[in-house]
Order: sequence, then structure tokens, then C-alpha cells
Amino acid sequence: MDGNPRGPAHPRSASWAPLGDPEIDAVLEAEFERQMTTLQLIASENFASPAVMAATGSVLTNKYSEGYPRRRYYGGNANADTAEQLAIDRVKALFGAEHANVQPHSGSQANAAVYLALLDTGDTVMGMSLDQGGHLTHGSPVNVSGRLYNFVSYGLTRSDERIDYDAMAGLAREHRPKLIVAGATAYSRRIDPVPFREVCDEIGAVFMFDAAHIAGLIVGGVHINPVPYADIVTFTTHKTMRGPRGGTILCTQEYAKRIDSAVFPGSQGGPLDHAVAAKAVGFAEAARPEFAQYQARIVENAAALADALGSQGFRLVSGGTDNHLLLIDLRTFDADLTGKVAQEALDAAGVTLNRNSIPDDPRSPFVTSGLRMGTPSVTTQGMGPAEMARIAEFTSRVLRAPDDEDVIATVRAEIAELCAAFPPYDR
Ligand code: DSN
Repeated sequence: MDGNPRGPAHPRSASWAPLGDPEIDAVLEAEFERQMTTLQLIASENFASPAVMAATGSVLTNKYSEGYPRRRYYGGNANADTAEQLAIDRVKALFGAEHANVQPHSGSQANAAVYLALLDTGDTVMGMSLDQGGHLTHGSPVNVSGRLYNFVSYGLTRSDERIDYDAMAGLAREHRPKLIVAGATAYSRRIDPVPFREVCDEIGAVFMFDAAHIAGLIVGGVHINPVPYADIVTFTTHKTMRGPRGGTILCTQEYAKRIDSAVFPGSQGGPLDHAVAAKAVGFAEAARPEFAQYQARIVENAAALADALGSQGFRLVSGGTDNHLLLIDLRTFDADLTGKVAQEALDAAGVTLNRNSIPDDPRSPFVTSGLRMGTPSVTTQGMGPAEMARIAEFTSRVLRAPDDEDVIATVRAEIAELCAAFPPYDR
């Protein structure tokens, strides 16, 4: 069905047998209803396939498997070995990587393991500043990365709000970090691995690319694959990759042993074998030709949404998008409207997204002047550019009257009708 741009990417049942726990059954039912009737525009979310969800809920949740395939500390791991080896082989083939570790429980755990493998406490590292689009684990002072290591941050140009590669290289020459991290969580443009590789070679630094957000775009051939350039690539499996929640680390053979030791026993105990099996399922799905078509449509939809939001009077950071997300600067739309108020009004209307700092945001990260939107989930549902125009219009109507309960109720009903035409799962 992925080949049909109007059809859901993987029509399927997400039904489950009642658990016999009325309180949690009610939660699951309510969450299913929420996902079926409102728009999911959080850029880091997606709808996993029933196969991925079934593996996540499988008997492998019962197993302990400290170690790696054929080198475990406990018995009974023949099946866990097969699942993990399949995940490793499949993800290496997808990215053309020399080595893979599929055990990190999350992207943050993957990044922490890389730092543990390569750095000593107090070492200098470079990453993109959180307030310019970088991730918490790229040296934010409130994260363990910023507390244990001396992160120096690079950011965007003021003129076009793209990564300032020259300034990044200048900072690298000045501070001589041991490791340079590329990658972002709220950056809507392509990330070129070449300038990072060049300056790493020049100063003798290791190059890590955090591809959490764009891993699916890379596999789909829409964005450049950093694997041939970076020493280490980390990513999450649940965003554009559309697999289960979790992390993965790819690296060259040179770093394989250090990375594996830093994941287990360095920073994790037993792997989540059910999640590892689900990663294998997700990687097999990502190897299908339809997955590349899906990734192309994510980007097409993000561009259409950006255009439509521009027509509604919103300014986008950097003027648009090359990937699956866009960052709205609310100030030109309404100077008094904060990201927090906008997120809450849109949530009530059935538009689920997150408030986000914009570059040099005058407001705090809890309040913000921006919103982040992403198209992976709505694209999985089979929505296209026409629906992106409607989403922009819904957003504009709500944000012109964020306190108007009639507007919110009307938009919510229209969104429920739209979502009913593009169900992510069968009822
Ligand atoms: N929380 C994720 C995001 O939304 O980008 C990153 O970890």
C-alpha cells in the first residue's frame, strides 16, 4: 500500500485483547482513540506497523541476554541471538555500516554510550546548541553530557538560519575538541557531513553524526548518508525510521569494541530483546522499495505544509524545510502569542505538536516563541499536499482565536472527520 500515495502506508489492525486491567485498558482505549481522531504532528513520532508492535509485545520481553550474540552471560539465548544478529545484519546492510550495536534503549542512551566509549570526564566536545536546534544530549548543561564533558556549542548563521559551518570549523580549530557531534532535533535543513569530516581530519577529532531525526530519510535516499563520512552514527528507530522505540549505534570497525563495551557493560545491563526483535522487523520494512517512496512523500508533505503555513502568515525559521520538520516563529503571526499557549490551544483542537525554542528565542524553553511540526505520522496515514493545506488552515484558525472555544470545537470536529478518512490503523 505504500505505493499508493492516497492509502495508509500499512493498513492494519492495532487491536489488542483486553488486558483484564480495567484502568490500563481504559488508558489504551483512550490513547487509541486520540491517535485515530487527532493530527499527530510531533516530528519525532510515527505510527509503527502492527508487526513492529507485535514483536514489541512478544515473549522476548521475558528474556535476559547480557552480552552479545554467541557471547552471553546467561543460558537460553539461542533465539535472542538470532533476533539480535538479524537486527545487526539488516541495519548494517541498510546503511552500509561496518559495525552495528542495536542494544541502546534510546537515542540518549546511544549518545551517552558513545561519549563513555571515547571521552574522559572534562574532555572538550563540540555539538549544536540546544537553542539553535541541537539535542539535549549534545551538551546541554542540564543533561549528563553537559555535566560530564566540556561542550563547546556551534549554531546557525543569523542571515539564513542554517548551520554556520565556517564558524563551527573556526571553533573546532580554537578549542580542539576530541569529538565533534553533528545532528539536530529542531533543524529543518540538510546537514552536510563533509565540513565536519574535513575539520575532524584537520584537528584529529572523532566525528559522530546523530541521525535520530533523519535516519529514515537517509535510508530512503532523500538525505545524504553520513556513514561513509562519520566514524560513528547514532539514531533512534522510532522517528522517521518508523520502527519500535529505541536506539542504534553504527561505527567503523576501529571503534566497534569500544562502543560495544560502552553499551554493555558500560552503561546498560540486559538488552530489551523484545525491542531488538522489533528493530529487526522495522529494519526489514525499511529495506522495501515502498519505504523510499514513503520518505520522499514525508519531505514533499513538509514542503507543502511550509508553503501553506507561509500563505497563512507564519514565518518559518530558515524560510522553509528540506526534511520532515519545520519550525514556526510565531512572533510575526502574533507577537504576544507564546509557543506554550499555541501548543495548548492546538492540542485542544486536535493538532498535536510541541512548542519549541527558535534561534535566539527571547522566551524561556518552557514558554518559547516557536512551534515544531513534522510530517512522518500524517504521511504514514496517507495524507498528501492537499491535507497539508488543510492542516495549515486549521492551525491558522485556532491561533487567530486561541481562547475561542467555539473555534476550537469546530476545528476539532473537522479534524476528526479528516482523520477518519486516513486511519492509521483499522478499528
Ligand atoms: N524528544 C525527541 C524529539 O522530539 O526530537 C528527541 O529526543
